[in-house]
Amino acid sequence: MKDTFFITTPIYYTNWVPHIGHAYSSIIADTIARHQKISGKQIKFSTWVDENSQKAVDAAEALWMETMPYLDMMADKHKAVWDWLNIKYTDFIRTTEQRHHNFVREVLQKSFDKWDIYEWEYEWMYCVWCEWFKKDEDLVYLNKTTNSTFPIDKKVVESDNIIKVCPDHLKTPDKIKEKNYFFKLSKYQEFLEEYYDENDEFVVPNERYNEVKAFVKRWLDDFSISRETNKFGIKLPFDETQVTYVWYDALFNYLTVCDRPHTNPLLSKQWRQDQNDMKFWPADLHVVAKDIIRFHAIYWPAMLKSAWYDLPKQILTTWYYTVEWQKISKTLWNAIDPVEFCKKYSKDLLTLYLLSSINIWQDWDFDLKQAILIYNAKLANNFGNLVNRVVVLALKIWHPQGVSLPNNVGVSLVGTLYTEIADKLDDYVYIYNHSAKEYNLKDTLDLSFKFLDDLNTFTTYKQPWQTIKDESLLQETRDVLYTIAEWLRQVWLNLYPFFPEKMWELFTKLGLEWYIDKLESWKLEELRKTKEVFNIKEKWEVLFSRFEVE
Ligand code: ME8
Repeated sequence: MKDTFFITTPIYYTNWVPHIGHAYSSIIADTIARHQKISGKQIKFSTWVDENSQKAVDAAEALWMETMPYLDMMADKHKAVWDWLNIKYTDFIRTTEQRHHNFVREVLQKSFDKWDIYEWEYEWMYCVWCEWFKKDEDLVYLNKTTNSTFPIDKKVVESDNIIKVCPDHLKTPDKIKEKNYFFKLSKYQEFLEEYYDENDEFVVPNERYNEVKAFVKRWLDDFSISRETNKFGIKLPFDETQVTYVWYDALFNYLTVCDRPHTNPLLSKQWRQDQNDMKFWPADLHVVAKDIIRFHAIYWPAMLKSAWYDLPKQILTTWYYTVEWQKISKTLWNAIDPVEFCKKYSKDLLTLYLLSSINIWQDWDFDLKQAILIYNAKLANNFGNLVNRVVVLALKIWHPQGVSLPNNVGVSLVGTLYTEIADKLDDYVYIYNHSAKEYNLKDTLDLSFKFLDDLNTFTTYKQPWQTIKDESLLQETRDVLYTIAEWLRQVWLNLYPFFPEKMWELFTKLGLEWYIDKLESWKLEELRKTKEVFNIKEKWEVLFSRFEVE
């Protein structure tokens, strides 16, 4: 029985198609899942769409559509994006699915029976755009003349010109007075504080964890879990006049995919039970951005505890990408479509830029020029040129006549390994494994490119393009080329989770087609330890074409 690894992305709202911000989280999750898989874990990777929201109902109305056909259309669009980007999820969930409704109702009932959910009539401010309640301290003042914002200050008097707004949407929240049900979060304050003390890596990076802890240390308010005015959503089992809405029905998607992978009543009960994936719970990693960390790190553990479930092991929090330093927003029309972007440039360019230009604990502005420069320097030059150089020289030395190669024969690249940079390779693999275990994707990529630098230095020092001209140095040249190829092979293995399509192409071109099966069946370590004979069948096109900065 293999160890399991369960990773999730947020489920995205469907009032919009995914943009590069969403792709950022999904590519991170996909890369981590692939790395875990080739390292020997049995993977469950869930993703997809959050549908029970007023935003979706409004978006459907704006298109003169009924809600469900609109949601079907948007779910298809989301899936098409992830499929096109080759995001290898194992589970996808729509929150309108019956299995999810049934499950959320059961969980709500459990917490209600435990007195963790209670009814209350109250008046509060509510931002429809965030779909969340706001307190004064969550808002900012907007000066309508200058269109500038500044913090809430008791001395400032509100007027027609100075109004309180949500800092993210610059809109005045609605005043709402209604009967709602509340979750007794305050009851779990002590539990959460103790849990954080005992689990010092529950939220990474640490800066975000400190914010979460500081927030909990103040005073936790109970939070509303239902609306009586919304008609679209999951009805509360104990009061069907109300529907639950974010976060109860959104967060429990992570458990629905484990507890209820199949709900088709036509399948036998036994068969459905056998398909139960509860062995994957608790989740190993939730990937989220800073906007929803509070819900994941505070509300979610309390809600799980209330319903007697184990808590997820870790939450990886990213910061935000902006476009021209503005929040990516439907109203600003500044979203970048990841598929269109990849069609114009390449998926490798997008992945490399998103994952290696910044650490996840920084906000960053999406900069096309920088993306192209990084790609040209790292993939086209540092990596691609070295690979092409080895292939061209190998064909020359092993097949000097230069005539076209007979079908399926090719030249075999084989020799004795130089040991000059063997230590560097050991260090590289050791630190790479460590960074990958900590989900530090930027470091794992940087390490690979650093090792490629070392390999380029070794190549320049050995000058195989010179020694190849000297008959007496033929064996030495062969060994140098073979050494570079072998060390490159180690880099390809490490880069496979990031650039799976390109690495697959490389393996195939080098007569290592069977590598993919081996990797998919958890044999990374085995492949690292072997020594290969490469079979080059023909001269290739360049691996990574360069792009011009526009
Ligand atoms: O919040 N930069 O859905 P959502 C980085 N349905 N990441 C970004 C980003 C950006 N500019 N924009 C979006 C919701 N993301 C809820 C989640 S989960 C139980 C419910 C990514 O469509 C990031 O992962 O607003 C962020 O947390 C998520 O998309 C928000 O997606």
